[in-house]
Amino acid sequence: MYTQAMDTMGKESPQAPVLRSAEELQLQERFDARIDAGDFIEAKDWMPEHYRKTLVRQISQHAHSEIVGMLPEGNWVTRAPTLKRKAILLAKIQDEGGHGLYLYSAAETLGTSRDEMLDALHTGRAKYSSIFNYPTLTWADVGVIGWLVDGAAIMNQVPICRCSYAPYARAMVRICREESFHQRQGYDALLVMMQKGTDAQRAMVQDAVNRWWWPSLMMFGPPDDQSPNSALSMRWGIKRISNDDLRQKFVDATVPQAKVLGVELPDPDLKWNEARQHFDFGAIDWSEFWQVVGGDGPCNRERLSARVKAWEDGAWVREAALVHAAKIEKQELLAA
Ligand code: BYC
Repeated sequence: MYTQAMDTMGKESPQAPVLRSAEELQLQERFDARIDAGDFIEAKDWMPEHYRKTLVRQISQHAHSEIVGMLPEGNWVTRAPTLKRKAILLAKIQDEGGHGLYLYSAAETLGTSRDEMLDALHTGRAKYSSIFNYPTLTWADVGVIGWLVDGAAIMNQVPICRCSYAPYARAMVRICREESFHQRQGYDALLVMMQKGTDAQRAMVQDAVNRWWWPSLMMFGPPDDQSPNSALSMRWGIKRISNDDLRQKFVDATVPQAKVLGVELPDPDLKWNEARQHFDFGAIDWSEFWQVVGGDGPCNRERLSARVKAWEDGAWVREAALVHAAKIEKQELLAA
């Protein structure tokens, strides 16, 4: 804060920077005290610039993940095995579009426009969850996305319902309710295949679990000691539980579910540790994670080009909506 104020020395009156520093310091102290007290911060409240930027980064990445996350599943809408599964899948994908909209709206309250956020996605400057850069090769992948990917998402997102930034926290409450349905439908689809299916269907489920397990663990982000954003995000109550702790909670919750399902998790080092009261698990291949995050995963190019195409194909809709809004405004003015 002081450094910023000193940068303006000479450009403003001598008192101005000092006064602003004192004021900012006070605002900062008040903000810190509110965070310490567990208060929620609203859009119109004063906040440090870095807090604002961190939230825009995380919420917009989260929004992008929701809409890019529609693509791998969208691949299976026309090939769902029954009408019931098709209807469920369509509802889930539609929910994800809705989650994206809540989240873009929450990010917009921080003063960044939706066009700016989407431009960052389309030009490859913004990230979205690594998990959506993997292909959906069989119908079992749709079930496994529900069980593991939505399961990991819930584990990560429930604590965000208590995020210090109120518009994000409010959006997350509704999102989490829907994610819970998403996870259950995936588990249910897998359970039916495992318990009532053929050997080939069971093998298909196992193959999907083998391919999605490790990328699901990577969703929680790098290990705590390699997570540059964690310290401040935890300090500010944006993140409530660390990447590693959430990953551990996910593993602990998922192992018994795999047992009920009758699938093997593809990790020979996975075993209960009585002393820790947690499951130990094998080493994650972080080089794969960084490669995918860096844009070089199995489907990065396909996902991005699908989003850019959707944006370009939708240009006439945006144009028509603007013309219609202008027409209505003109009519209202004439009628007034
Ligand atoms: N993928 O310092 P760190 C869904 C980046 S959607 C890509 O730990 P942070 C669903 C990270 O951004 C699920 N990048 O970061 C939808 C950072 O880079 P930058 C999406 C990742 O932010 C449809 C760098 O690595 N959920 O559930 O403190 C269908 C260092 O990481 C990833 C959310 O977005 C990753 N997996 O923690 C089905 C939840 N992990 O930005 C399901 C909200 C890390 O500095 N987000 N990076 O360039 C979060 O909770 C946090 O942002 C993260 C990362 C835990 C993801």
